[in-house]
Amino acid sequence: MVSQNPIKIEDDRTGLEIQTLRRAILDNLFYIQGKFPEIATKNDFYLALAYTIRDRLLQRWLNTMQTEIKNDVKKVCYLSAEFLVGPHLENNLINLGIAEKVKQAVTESGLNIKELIEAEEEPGLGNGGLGRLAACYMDSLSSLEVPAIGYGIRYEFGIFDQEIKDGWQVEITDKWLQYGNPWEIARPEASVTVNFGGYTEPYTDGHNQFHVRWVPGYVVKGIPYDTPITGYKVNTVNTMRLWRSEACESFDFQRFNVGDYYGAVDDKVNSENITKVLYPNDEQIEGKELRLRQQYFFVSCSLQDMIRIHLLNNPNLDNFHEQWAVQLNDTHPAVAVAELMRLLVDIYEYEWGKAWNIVEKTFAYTNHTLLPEALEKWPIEIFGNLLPRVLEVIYEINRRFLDQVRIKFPNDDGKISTLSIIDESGERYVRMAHLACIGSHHINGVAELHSQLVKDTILHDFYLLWPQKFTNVTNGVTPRRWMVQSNPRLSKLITSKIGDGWIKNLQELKQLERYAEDQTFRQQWREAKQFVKQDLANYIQEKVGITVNPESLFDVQVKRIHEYKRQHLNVLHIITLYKQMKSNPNLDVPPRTFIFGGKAAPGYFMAKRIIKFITAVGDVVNNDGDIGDRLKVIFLPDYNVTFGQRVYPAADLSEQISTAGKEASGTGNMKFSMNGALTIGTLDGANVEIRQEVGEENFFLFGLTTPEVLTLKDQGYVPRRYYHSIPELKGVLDLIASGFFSHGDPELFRSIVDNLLYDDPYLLLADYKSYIECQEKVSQAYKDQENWSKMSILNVARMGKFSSDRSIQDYCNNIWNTQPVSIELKDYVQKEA
Ligand code: KOT
Repeated sequence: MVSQNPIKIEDDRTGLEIQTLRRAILDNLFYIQGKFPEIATKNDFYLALAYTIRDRLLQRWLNTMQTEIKNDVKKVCYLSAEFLVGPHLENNLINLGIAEKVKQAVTESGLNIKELIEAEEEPGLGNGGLGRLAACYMDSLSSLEVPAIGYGIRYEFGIFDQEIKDGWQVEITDKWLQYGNPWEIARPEASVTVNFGGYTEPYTDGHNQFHVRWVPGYVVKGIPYDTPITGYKVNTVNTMRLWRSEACESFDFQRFNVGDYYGAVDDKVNSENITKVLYPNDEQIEGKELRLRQQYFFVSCSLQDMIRIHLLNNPNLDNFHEQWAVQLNDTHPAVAVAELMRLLVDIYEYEWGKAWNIVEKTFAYTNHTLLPEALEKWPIEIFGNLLPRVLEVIYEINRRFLDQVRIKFPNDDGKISTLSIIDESGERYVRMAHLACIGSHHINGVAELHSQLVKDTILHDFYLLWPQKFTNVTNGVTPRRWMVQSNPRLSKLITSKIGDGWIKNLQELKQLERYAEDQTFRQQWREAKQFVKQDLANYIQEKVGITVNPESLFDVQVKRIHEYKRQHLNVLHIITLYKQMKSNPNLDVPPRTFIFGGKAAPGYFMAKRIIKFITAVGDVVNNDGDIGDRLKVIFLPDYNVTFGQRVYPAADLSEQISTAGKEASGTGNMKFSMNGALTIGTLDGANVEIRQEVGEENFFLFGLTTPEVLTLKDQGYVPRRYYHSIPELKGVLDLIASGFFSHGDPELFRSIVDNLLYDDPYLLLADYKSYIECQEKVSQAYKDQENWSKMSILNVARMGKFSSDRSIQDYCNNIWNTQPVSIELKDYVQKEA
């Protein structure tokens, strides 16, 4: 019996007093890890602490789930094949507002909070920008109290760990689950099944209605694993629900019954393979059948889950689109358009037109790239064999769509072939972007420039058809992880001047502008930067054994390795500087430390060679006695979220040097700038808007613009002309070609040099001169530390626009039409004295 007036005692699972926290950690160590402190490992203590924190968010989490299910509120479903969330522990401490208390409890228990936080293995369930964006959006959805579920795949092995051996990238399997994951809760009771293969057949039901039945070749079970996503200082804790595949018992039994033991085990292995591993390609599709299986698997699981939840409180699916706003994170989940149609028509027996009306009002699609090699298309053969019924549904969507096209553009077969979902120009393919466009009420790019290019180029004909569908939502990043968590010193300094309102409303950083003129503040600003630079210098010493000068200019480029991102242009600058220093030992430039980080797709030859190029140039430069610490080149292995948190705060200069028109947005550019780095960049992606916001005098701009790139290519770009007309450039390329950076072997980097001289698809040689000149301006500017600090402060003060809270607000207002819901805390567990 619960008494009328229960005397509250501190519950071990919810209490926040120091004594209670200490007891709870020991309890979890004993009862969950089965260890005494004397024999516990660091990981045991980490897990004990993580469970202690999880206990403290469960009430909010369950209340959020209950509210979202019971109340008549529209929910956002973010469908994404990747969620690169990063470590949870510290982020949860910050969002729950208990970081200080927990630190004290941990310290008083004789433990080191920093070490425990660092013991967490990050879930690498994404490749780069696209997956990390999904994670920032989940943080903002919760912080803005928007009801939301992030649906994705629980890969057993995430993005590979990168080691550097002899200067080359080596890939190591990411066994992120091996020591346990305290943040997830499996919900096997909410499992669903997904069909694959087989064939379809027509049938007539008892009411003489015509239907189609999918007789699958095999059926796979999807089991959801839930991870809480806390909001910053609100009660909302949304759910990230990731699916794991497993064999269906019924299928095992069939095989066992006929004595086919190995066949049954085979089925099991095949089913479990679906969610085994993340495809490690960023913006490069491989076209493997297993990838399509992954996509359909998680999409079908997620839609069935939404329908199940919907039917808990609604008599039917007529109002599905009023309750669910489903966002397609690129085309990876685009098969959802056809799958929801299939579920509505085949399973829930909706008439086609009525079903299509629901579907069209449910989905919206975000495009993240214009690169042709990243546009997903599936050979009809593969698609039809794997998903025969889904392909039929796509054909029917396409047939009806093309009828509409014929009305809008009569007698224009050109339009039919450019707009059709099916590419029939050679081998036949399903174009996933077309399916996404047709099934969505809104289509957005991720920065102003990119959204314009989407309309002008790859989706131009769709734009002519439906201009009102197209819009822009400029990307953003969460200031909780990327400022408060990763740069506590700078954050505290900012808060000491303008209060802490900026953490929730980043536009408040504007109030910092006036401190740019305050000399004492500038000094404090530099000290905050210097502290993290020293910290990074120590880390570099420890990781790669190279001593760097913490006073030098930290020039950083961290991101996936890709030719269009032009890490090798950065290297051309390094070699230029090196040559200048060698020929003029008194060259008056500030010392620089170049820091690189990033993974290459395992099958991407040029990207892997660029890593070797960076490390080889580093070997020469770093060991040249004439150069000393005036120039260092560091490649830090295994760039990931955790390392990003270390490196963004320590940067002086942020390299955002992609060929104009190629980087859809970029989000690292925002993280650097928020932490006081100045940007050297092209007019590409969100750089354009960053420069607009921070002011052109606080941004180092170089390079061709997008229209200039297009014109140059149209006119027939001849890179050798630049080689012959710029002596400095010729000197650099000749030096590489001579084998100077490869122990005399001219072959090692021939592919890079030849690519630049004879093809240069990303126009490095065309932008070289402008880049070098701009870098000279950077060096000059860095000499005036007072002015540099002013620019740095103004950069941070003007970054308000790039909070993911603003992006999510844009999505809510312009695309999803969703409202926030505040979560009331109700006790589930009440204790009597
Ligand atoms: C495409 C195919 C497979 C895996 C990843 C992609 C991908 C990644 N497409 N775009 N991106 C990046 O998305 C980020 C978030 O919007 C952008 O900031 C970045 O410019 C894209 O390259």
